[in-house]
Amino acid sequence: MKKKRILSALVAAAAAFCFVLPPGRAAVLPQPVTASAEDAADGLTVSKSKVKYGDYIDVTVNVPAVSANADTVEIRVDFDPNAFEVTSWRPQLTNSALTNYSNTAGFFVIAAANINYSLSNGLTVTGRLRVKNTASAGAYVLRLSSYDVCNYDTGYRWTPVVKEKTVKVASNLVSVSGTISVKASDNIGDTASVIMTDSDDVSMSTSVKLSFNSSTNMYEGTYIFNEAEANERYTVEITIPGCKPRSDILSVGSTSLNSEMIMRIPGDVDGDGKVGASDATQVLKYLVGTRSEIRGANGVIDKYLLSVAHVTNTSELSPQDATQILRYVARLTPTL
Ligand SMILES: [Ca+2]
Repeated sequence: MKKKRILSALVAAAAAFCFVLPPGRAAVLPQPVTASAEDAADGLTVSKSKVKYGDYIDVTVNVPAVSANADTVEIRVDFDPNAFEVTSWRPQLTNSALTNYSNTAGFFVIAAANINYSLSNGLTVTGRLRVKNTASAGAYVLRLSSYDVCNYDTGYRWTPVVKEKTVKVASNLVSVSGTISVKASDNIGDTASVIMTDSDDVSMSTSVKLSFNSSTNMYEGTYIFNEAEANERYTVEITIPGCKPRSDILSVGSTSLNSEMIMRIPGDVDGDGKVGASDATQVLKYLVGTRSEIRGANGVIDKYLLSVAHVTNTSELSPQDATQILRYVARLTPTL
């Protein structure tokens, strides 16, 4: 055990001497970064997944709380110095720990040996990075390249869940917002979950508390993503417990976009908040090709309402869906 401890101390000391800042920089550490909600995760988190030039992003490494003591800590995050620079940082470990960062090599690091540090409150290291004005637009990977948090005596060793995060640098960011509404109905949740995914499969998500509007008799809420990329196609997926999930493709141009997202319970094609015979009528109208809630006067089909009407497992809408709705109304089947 003793040999390993000495070895780990030597490794940490050697590492510390390898990352030397330019003359005059070493003694000047930037101001602290305030803690954020990102600290709750296990491994690497970023405060924003999309940024534009001049933006700031907090990159946090979080070792979750555990009943263990660490005798060795070596945490290092690598970033592309062509795109980012450290402007401030907050290493939680300060006693006998060696900390450093480099905006030319592109990293920040903390190293300590034989510290017997209690992890009962976890451990976080946060670097605030600024997106350089000279950065090229594109996707950049931030990487947890060292994550040696362990105790040689007890065998504790941290295994981070997330070791990499991709951050996209865009030349122009816009906001994408939407109003979610659903007719008051029993057995639906009061919170909507919204996930927005771009063409590179980078997602952002939020949850929206719905509140009852007595004048419209609807539950309503609004979501907004302020870090959407201009001239990008997004898939927006909304789920509310008890409602048919909806998924829409949004083509975002050069300005902010706002959408109205009406949610419905399965089978409620006409949107009165309950499933009735009139909904079966809507299905049959659609199937014979006449104007209906699903197919508007201009012939455009509302794909979400089509999915609301489709209550069976058949490959496409059929008279069976109308029958199934009527069976539900007649209480011959308990659910849709
Ligand atoms: Ca209805």
